Order: sequence, then structure tokens, then C-alpha cells
Amino acid sequence: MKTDNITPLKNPVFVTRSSMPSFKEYCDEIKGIWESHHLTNMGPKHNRLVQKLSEYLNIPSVSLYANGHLALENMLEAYKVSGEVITTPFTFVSTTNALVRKGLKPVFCDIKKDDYTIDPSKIEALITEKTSAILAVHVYGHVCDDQAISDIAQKYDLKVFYDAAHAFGVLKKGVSVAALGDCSMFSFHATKVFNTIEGGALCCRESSMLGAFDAFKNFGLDADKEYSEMGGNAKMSEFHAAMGLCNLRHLDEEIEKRKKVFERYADGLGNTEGIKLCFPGEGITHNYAYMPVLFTGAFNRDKVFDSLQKLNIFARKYFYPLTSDTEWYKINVPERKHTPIAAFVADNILCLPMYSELSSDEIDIIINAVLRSAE
Ligand code: T4K
Repeated sequence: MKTDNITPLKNPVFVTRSSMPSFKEYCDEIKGIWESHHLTNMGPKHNRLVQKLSEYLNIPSVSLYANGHLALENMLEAYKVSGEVITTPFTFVSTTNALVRKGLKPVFCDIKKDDYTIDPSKIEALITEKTSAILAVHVYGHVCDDQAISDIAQKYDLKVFYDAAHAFGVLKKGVSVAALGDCSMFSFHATKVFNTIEGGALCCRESSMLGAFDAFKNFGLDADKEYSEMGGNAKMSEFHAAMGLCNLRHLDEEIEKRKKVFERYADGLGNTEGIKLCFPGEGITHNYAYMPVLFTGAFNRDKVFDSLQKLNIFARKYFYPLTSDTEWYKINVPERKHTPIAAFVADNILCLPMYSELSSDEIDIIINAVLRSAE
């Protein structure tokens, strides 16, 4: 192995590292909780975060959740989605599991070669009389072809939902992705660009759905204190909201630093045969959530992964296998469609470490190790 002469890093480098405010900033933020004793159930920190996010995303309706996955499930419940939903298999299992857990049938559509998002030109052929919605994913923060998706949805009277777990802070022509489709879900998990430790949100332009979102996450209790929905519990606590308030103050700086990390990787890897990077499309303000690299030719994804691991660098095979190829789906959805581009991407993609505090030296070691792993 040609990477043998690179010294392994003393401290492991993981695919990402949670961004955190200073200890003091967080302590200052949570101090008031000791006076109010208001720990959860839509307290003042929660409500302040709703307002701040609504301003940041420029979207009227924001409902906070305990995590992104429960937000997805509640979105499907609140819109009373039924039957079949056209979706991508190139995502984290959460997207597809949410559909199945809500009694829906995922119909897998292939993805585009350029940015790995759902391919709208393949959607129409999958529509049946049972199709009620499209659940697309802005995977790695790459914005789906929302116009083409919306045109199909209008033609067939379908709802359009976005799993925007990776796309917080992404703008298309200056407009937040939160404004696309009928509703979008964001994840605020510790591994995301913006985190509340665990957390998530549903966002939409229409305020008419907000009551249902808020009820579903709180046992079905509505604003009149009536149990109007079959709800569960997916509320965000005050401590999580406090982390969000702190992290939001530093988010623009966080994204700017990640952009520099991306640019250093791009300088080192961008012009290499067999290495494909994804650059933000025209009019897109990216959030640099992930550093996906597609390896072909002289590069073998699994070998790159192993070489890095020997150096104490832990890249991740996000998203391998396709959700449609995981054990449960193989057994329970045997008639699932073949999605050749998604299968190819899942077999050859690797997410390199990406976070704001990744040092230039660490990036250069990763670049060197990747380049030397070619056969
Ligand atoms: N839809 C999509 C498209 C998603 O990607 C996700 C979640 C969801 C929906 C659901 O949203 P949430 O319900 O999670 O809000 C991680 C995350 O747990 C998951 O949130 C994320 N997507 C998925 C892509 O990745 P793992 O099992 O790969 O994470 P883990 O624990 O191996 O962490 C990766 C690295 O991050 C660690 O090596 C170090 C670093 N890390 C991790 C944690 C937990 C930190 O620095 N701090 C931490 O606290 O799933």
C-alpha cells in the first residue's frame, strides 16, 4: 500500500465533529432555566428558537421537534399521506423508514448522476392511482430539481415533501430551501451543520398546517387544549433549544469555515482523473454539510476507505447500501425498482471528513492519502 510512508494521525479524525458554542456561552444561555424551572413543553427558549429560525430561514411556519426522524413521521401524519410515495433510495434509512413506519409504500426512483438527488425525468413512469406524494431528499445539501418536481406534482395532484436534513442554511437564488414544496424537514442532530444536540423542524410557507404539526408532537393536544389528533411525544426541550440559540449565532461563520475546507479539498483533489467532487450549482448558496467524493477508474472506494482508516482517519460510506438494499426492504419490498445510477453511486462514494475545525494539515494528509491510494 502506497500510503505506508504517511504517519498515522495521533488523534483520530472522524467524518465530522459537532460544532459547539463556548462552555460559557451555553451556561449563560441556560442560566434562566434554573430560575424558571421550565424544562420542556414549548418553554421560552423553545419559542425564541422558533422565532429566530423563522427569521433566519425567512419562513412563517416552523415547528420544532425532538429529532428530524419524528418530524418526518409527523409530517406524513399531518398531511394524511396515504398509499404510495415516490422517493429516493440514496439517503439515510430514516427517510424510507419514516414512510414504512407510517404505513406507506416507498416507490424507489433513480437519482441524477450530477448531484445524486431524485431524477424528475424518471418520476412520471412510477406514478399509479395509489401515488399521493413525492418525498425527495436534498442529499448532502444539494438542492433537488424543485421546479421539475413541482410541475409533475401539479399535473398529478401530488404533495411534495423535502427531507432537507442536510440542507439547513442552503439558499436557491437567495431563497431558503425551507420554502420549497409543501413542507420540508430539517435535522438538527449533533452531526449536522446546525445542531441542537438532537432536534429537527418542520417548515412550510403555509401557516394552516402549523397547528397540526404542533398537536402531533404533543399527544394530539391543540391550541384549545383539546385532543384533536392521534399524537405522540416529539417535543424539543429547553436545553436543546438553548444549544440551538447559541449555535445559530455562529452559523454563518461555521459555514464560511466549512467553505474553506471544501476549497482546500477541491484544490487538492479537483482535477484528478477518477475523482468526482460536487460543486454548488449556479445560484446555490451551499452549506458544505458533507464532502462526498465519487471514486472510479484507478480509485477504488473501499481501498481509499481502508487506507484512510489505517491513518486514523474515519471517512464514511454515506449512503451505502441504498435503503432499498438493506435487509428489511429486500425481504418486505421484493418488487422494488432497479435504480442503476443510485446503485453505482452507493458503491463508489465516500464522505471525507468535513467540519469547520479540520486543520489545513489534516486536510493535506487526507488529500495525500487519497491520491496515493490509486492503483
Ligand atoms: N434524513 C436524512 C437524509 C438524514 O441524513 C437523517 C439523519 C435523518 C433524516 C434523520 O434525522 P435525525 O432523526 O437524526 O435528526 C448519523 C446521524 O445520527 C444522523 O442524524 C444522520 N442523518 C446520519 C447521516 O448520520 P451515524 O450513525 O452515521 O453517526 P455517528 O454516531 O457514527 O457519528 C458520525 C461522526 O460524527 C462520529 O464519528 C463523530 C461525530 N459526532 C457524532 C456524534 C453523535 C460528533 O462529533 N458528536 C456527536 O455527538 O448517523
